[in-house]
Amino acid sequence: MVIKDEIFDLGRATLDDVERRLEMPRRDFLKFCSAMAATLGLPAGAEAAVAKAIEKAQRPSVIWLHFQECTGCSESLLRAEHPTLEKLILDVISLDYHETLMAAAGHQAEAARKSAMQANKGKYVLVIEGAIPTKLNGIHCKVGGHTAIDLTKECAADAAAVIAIGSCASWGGMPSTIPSIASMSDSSPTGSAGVAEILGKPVVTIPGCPPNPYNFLATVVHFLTFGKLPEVDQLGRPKFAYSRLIHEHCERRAHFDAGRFAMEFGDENHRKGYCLYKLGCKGPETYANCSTIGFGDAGENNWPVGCGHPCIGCTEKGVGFTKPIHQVAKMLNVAPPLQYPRIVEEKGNGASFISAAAVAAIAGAAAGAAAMMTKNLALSHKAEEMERAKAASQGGEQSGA
Ligand code: FSX
Ligand code: SF4
Ligand code: F3S
Repeated sequence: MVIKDEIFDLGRATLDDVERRLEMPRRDFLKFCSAMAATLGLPAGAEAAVAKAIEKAQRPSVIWLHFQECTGCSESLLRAEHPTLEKLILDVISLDYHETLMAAAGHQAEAARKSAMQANKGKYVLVIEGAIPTKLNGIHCKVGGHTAIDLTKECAADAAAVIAIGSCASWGGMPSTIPSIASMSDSSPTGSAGVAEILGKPVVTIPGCPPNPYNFLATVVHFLTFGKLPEVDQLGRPKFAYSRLIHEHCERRAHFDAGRFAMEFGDENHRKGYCLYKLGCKGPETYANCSTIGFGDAGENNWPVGCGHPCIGCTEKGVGFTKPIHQVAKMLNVAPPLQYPRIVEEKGNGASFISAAAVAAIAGAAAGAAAMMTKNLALSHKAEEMERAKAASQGGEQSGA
């Protein structure tokens, strides 16, 4: 889909302006652009195109609806640091309607939605967070007297693009869970469905519970830079983020290959950071980039497996919220990766996502693989330095004794 220039509010300019507007040093702004280019898996030099698109502040109007969910998708965006959501709202997108963030309520909120849709007819991006209940004509979720089904159809009719954010909006997620086998039910109590099912046509999905905010930001940045949405897989997931199995780029992969597994939560092997496969980790059948880009810029190990919890497959239809958490995963690919991730014994010594991503962008290699490789090269380098320092200090102590 090609988006025409006139849908954007064009005409704002230069890096100096951006620096002032974002209150962000230009170095950080360019790092953000490199990180976005790397997340998108773009070749060397593409960060300049990304920077140019953001500089121009081509702000598409965004209407963001909430249905059956926990607001974790918005929460995870609020935790993105490059830039923070307020900067994103003001400078990358024009967030004209978002029920949890807008000041308006009741009739005022309804009026805001109507006027944003009217003013940007055929040009706005519709983002939907949360599943849509279908049983009893959708009466389980209403906003302003309208069912989620009706709102989805009404708002999608004049949208330039529709993005389903989170696993709930992608295909039902947590609300679509069937309570228990004993109930003999074949669907959730409210018949929760994803956006594509309601509209009867494919939409871009950014699954994850919550989804990684960089994947949403990178999708919007792609839209700004190239005037179209990124290439997607058969489930509507952008290929730049969801084309590799987590298991292929997991920091515990070397333990898996060596047959070293945690057998119980809290056992010695779990404390040593061994592979979580036998605790039900769904990394071998889940496509996502969690292991390569992490969450929330909170330092290293900031993703489920990094924190010691098996992946539940939240980005994978038919795995997360469907398979029992402790059931062992189906192996989709047993071939070892080309670059083995280093086993990280020392915590908190890795390169930051931004520096890893920037190097990956410069190398122009595939985003996930390159980010993981650079991250692990940095970890190896740091660990080697620490080992050398430790050996030197031990040597010093011994010779001094
Ligand atoms: Fe929650 Fe969003 Fe999960 Fe769903 O993220 S984090 S329940 S995917 O719709 O708010
Ligand atoms: Fe990592 Fe899970 Fe694969 Fe083990 S099974 S290597 S913890 S993704
Ligand atoms: Fe979800 Fe697994 Fe990533 S649980 S956040 S897909 S590691």
